Amino acid sequence: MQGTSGTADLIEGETDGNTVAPDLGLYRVLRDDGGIRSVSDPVISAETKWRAYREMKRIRLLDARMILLQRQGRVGFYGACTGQEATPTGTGLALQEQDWVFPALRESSIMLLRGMPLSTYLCQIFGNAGDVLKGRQMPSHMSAKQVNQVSWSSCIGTQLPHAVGAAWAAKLRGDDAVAIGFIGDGGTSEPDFHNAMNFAGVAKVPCVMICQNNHFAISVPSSQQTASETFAVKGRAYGVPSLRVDGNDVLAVYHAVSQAVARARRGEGATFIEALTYRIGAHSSSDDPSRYRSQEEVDAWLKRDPVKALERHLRAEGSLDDAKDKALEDELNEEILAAVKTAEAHAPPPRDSLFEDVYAELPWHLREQRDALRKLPPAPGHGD
Ligand SMILES: Cc1ncc(C[n+]2csc(CCOP(=O)(O)OP(=O)(O)O)c2C)c(N)n1
Repeated sequence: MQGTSGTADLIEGETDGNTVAPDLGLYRVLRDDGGIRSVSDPVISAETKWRAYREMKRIRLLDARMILLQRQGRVGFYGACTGQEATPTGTGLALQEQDWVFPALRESSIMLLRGMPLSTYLCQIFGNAGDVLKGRQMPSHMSAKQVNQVSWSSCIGTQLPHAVGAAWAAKLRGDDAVAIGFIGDGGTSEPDFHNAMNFAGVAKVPCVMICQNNHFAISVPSSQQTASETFAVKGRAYGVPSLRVDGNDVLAVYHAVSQAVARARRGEGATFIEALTYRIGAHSSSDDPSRYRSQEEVDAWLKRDPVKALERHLRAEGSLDDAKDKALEDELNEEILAAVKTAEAHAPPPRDSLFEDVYAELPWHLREQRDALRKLPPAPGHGD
């Protein structure tokens, strides 16, 4: 079942929630023809569905634009989530303001959904003075306190124990925040995954752990990552209720995460969700996926495009037509172009910011370095 042979694997594991264990099956809401599977219909409001569509389309267009900018040399590095838009979107929609997100590689867009202005978000990629992280993180490694999204380093797997720890803290303090921790399929081979799962199970913390199984860890296919039948089944050993959802079905993700978050908030402990998806684009702007996978495989997954899946549904129920879709696309492209323009206009971070935020009082050797730097002429493009 962990093969990378295309859509056959997806269909094979499909479940109506009764006949197959949730950690071995595949929870789906959307049917391939755009209808809703009656056995799993969670009845999601028209407003939520439209929001999901808008957000997914925005990330899709934004990713395409940012890859272009990277190729033009205007940003140094970019990590897209093309093909995986449903999981961050469905998750973000299921959260409340007080909840915390500990992202892995492809969930930064949850910040946008939770109110981060797009131009401020983009400033992180440019690493300039508009970046709330002051240009100190690698591009595409966003975080912001204002939307409770925690910084992630590039170290794979570390986010999960952080999420479990934060959830444990919430439990001890008696507040009602839930922590969401993400990991990739590759990350499950890290000790951090197992530590997090064990603590989450034993301490019954208000945490939802989500593995985006996008079938690859850079060039390593998930078939070489584990011999387990699914990733979700790993939760069983830790006593953490686990399920597998179609990660390209935003309504399924939204419903599954909403249920898991509600469970956590009721004090019933952690849930582990495997979201089965596929990385359509490259691992990052530094990767060439044609070196390790076939175009046929990508084409098979393109048939299960998460944005198209919701589009089919909205069209089938009569809430979307060509004119409305075109108007949305124009509006989003305009928003993105304007935000890129605003973000790119910022100067680099002030040089003095290099010396901020570590010491309450700057030690003598750093004062000396700061003063020496101040005496140098500004570097090209720097205002100070
Ligand atoms: C501890 C550690 N080991 C290796 C790497 C190099 N590395 C960066 S991304 C990546 C693959 C991650 O795959 P996965 O967890 O499946 O997430 P995905 O990229 O597919 O979203 C690896 C091995 C790293 N950053 N950290």
